[in-house]
Amino acid sequence: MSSISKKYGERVENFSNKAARELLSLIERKKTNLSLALDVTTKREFLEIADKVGPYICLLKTHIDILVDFDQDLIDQLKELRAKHDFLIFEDRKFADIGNTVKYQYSKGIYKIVEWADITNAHPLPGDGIVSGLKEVGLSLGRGLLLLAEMSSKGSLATGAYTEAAIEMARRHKDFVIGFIAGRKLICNDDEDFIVMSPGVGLDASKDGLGQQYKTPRSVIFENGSDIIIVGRGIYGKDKDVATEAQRYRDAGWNAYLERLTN
Ligand code: 5FU
Repeated sequence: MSSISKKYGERVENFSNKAARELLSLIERKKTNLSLALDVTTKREFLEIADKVGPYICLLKTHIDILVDFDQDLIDQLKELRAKHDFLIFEDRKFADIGNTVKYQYSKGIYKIVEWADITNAHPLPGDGIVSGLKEVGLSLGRGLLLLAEMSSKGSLATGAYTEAAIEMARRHKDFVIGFIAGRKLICNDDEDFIVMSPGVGLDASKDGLGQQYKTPRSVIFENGSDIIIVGRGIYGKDKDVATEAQRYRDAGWNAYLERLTN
């Protein structure tokens, strides 16, 4: 049976990677395929929203370098929220350098991403060395990597042959590459499984003023066969009640998945 008509929980056995196995089990038990893109710039807002939205998400997506008052205490509190609400953490770092450099960017510096992020991502642009470098520090800690095979923004160059090359790269590193950032399921073979996460998801807007393009949860999960919706400003935008909006996206994402299972 193709993974598109399989339940999340049934796909756990398709992966050896710890982060992938944990994520699929968590989605099944918590019944949510929603990831929150938490792009706020203060520690106070970050922790407040994470605590309110935590019950409705499988994955908290961070851009840790946009926080103006980042400190180790933020990471300690984030880990506490991770345990309290049962979600995983995805640092959307979009590594894009040679293997030796990304290895240090992943594990050293101020953020020490590998120590707290279950999942991170990389552009396939530099070639296989980027995956090998990240794998050197991440695999033994049970971390997983997503390759950016497509992007949601207008005019993205990640299309066609580039997307195909990203898929081939993932296939060469199945122990560490657990899936893709893309707008749709990229592989439909019965014997291969990758987790697809889609940003650019919104119920109320079709674009922002800076190139972002939005699709609905139903379009992404039901029509395009993606696995996880990534939602940011749709949840915490101006005048929004974050818990109410998170529930709305959680329900939309989960219903689209149930519709896919029965069709
Ligand atoms: F790889 C990508 C991509 O192709 N598009 C994106 O929008 C990542 N993103 C991220 O998803 C982006 O950096 C934001 O963190 C998030 C989308 O936020 P929004 O507020 O829902 O537009």
